[in-house]
Amino acid sequence: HDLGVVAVGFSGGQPKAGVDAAPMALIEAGLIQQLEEDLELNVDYDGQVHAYSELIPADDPPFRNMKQPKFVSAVTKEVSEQVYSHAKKGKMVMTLGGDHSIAIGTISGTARAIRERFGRELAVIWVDAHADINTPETSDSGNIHGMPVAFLTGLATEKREDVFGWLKEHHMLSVNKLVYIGLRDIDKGEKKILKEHGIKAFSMHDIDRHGIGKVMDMALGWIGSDTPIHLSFDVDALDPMWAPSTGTPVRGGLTLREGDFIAECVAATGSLIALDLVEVNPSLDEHGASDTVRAGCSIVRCALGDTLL
Ligand code: DIR
Ligand code: MN
Ligand code: MN
Ligand code: MN
Repeated sequence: HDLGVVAVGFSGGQPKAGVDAAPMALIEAGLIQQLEEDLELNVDYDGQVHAYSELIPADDPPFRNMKQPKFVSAVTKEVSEQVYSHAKKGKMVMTLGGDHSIAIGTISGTARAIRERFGRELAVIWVDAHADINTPETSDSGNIHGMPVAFLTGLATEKREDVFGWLKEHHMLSVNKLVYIGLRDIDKGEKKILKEHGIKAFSMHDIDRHGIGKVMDMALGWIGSDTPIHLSFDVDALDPMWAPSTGTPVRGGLTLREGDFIAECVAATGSLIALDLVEVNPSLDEHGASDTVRAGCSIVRCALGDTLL
């Protein structure tokens, strides 16, 4: 199997420094080596953590309440091209973030490649404590990592080319191809959006009620077999007990095994075409970030086909 890897050292979608150091921390923990040696994947990685510093705009004032709109737009546009160029060659793509704003790039890149290669629509499984579906107008924070799903589904649009106006129809995802797992911290405006559009979402309440096994059956049943899947995994979906080193930890989350199980179930479909691992912030734990980095590596290995037996 061929795997393209994109390492995105980017923190501009939220205010805390350090999330840009995650790709290097994951790679130094041996992630690429594990994929090559243990999973026998043929890894295409350019050996660089991209910082995209050449894309820093001279000035970047807030626009429609978004912070650093031009920088996030320029970086995600570049990420979109990088992911697309792997995916159009038929490679599976793994992107290591970075904050979750980068999913504007990753998902738009795979959605475009899947349309061109198969004439198909993409499905997205978004594993997160948060829904990341604020529009610029519903967002309280102005942080773009809370908005990627709104831009990807066309619920938020902007004509300005330098503020996500580059996102065209072929980059987009339909709201009925989106499934959330692990939600537990949703803003008021986001709740309204989820409800109005009938978006499929499995919160921690649903996981408590049905168990993760049934929830995965329902989530994958919603998508249907035979639809290409992009898994976007925010490490803050895990409980802070397992993944403390992240910018917006929320208690009452997934266990490490539930996180791995989600990834294993997606792997078992055979339909996974892209994977994001985001929001690991190695600087946010006094003991060092080794637990969170190890949890991230484990989720990636499970998603890429490491089975227990
Ligand atoms: C919040 C927090 N909903 C926002 N979002 C986070 O800023 O829009 N996403 N932390 O990961
Ligand atoms: Mn997120
Ligand atoms: Mn989150
Ligand atoms: Mn600690």
